[in-house]
Amino acid sequence: MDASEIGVIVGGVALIAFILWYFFGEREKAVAAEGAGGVQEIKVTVKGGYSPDVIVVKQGRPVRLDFYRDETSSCSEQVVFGDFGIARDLPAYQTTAIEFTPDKAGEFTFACGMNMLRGKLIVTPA
Ligand SMILES: [Cu+2]
Repeated sequence: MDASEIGVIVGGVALIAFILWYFFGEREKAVAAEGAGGVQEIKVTVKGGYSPDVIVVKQGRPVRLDFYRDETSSCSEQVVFGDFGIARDLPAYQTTAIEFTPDKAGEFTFACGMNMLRGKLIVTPA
């Protein structure tokens, strides 16, 4: 085995590790901070995805998600929280606040209008 063959094997192993991390690794998780008036607030940047894409909030308390859409890609022009009956347009380069009070605990997916970009809302029981 010469150096180039070893290089191919090392590269292959690194690629497999990256793929495993990409699909199964820990996601960026953020706990909403409770501000004045008891509103759980968090900023989410929309750019080819949601950042953070895992948001943790408490059940039964008002939530305010400030979606800043940092792109014009049509994919992200809408965000949908199907479990809470929310679908909202996100104008480019603007912050759109989505306010609601999660009345149920659990893990809920939110997504773009095409269900391509996805994030997770984790509601911890009151
Ligand atoms: Cu989309």
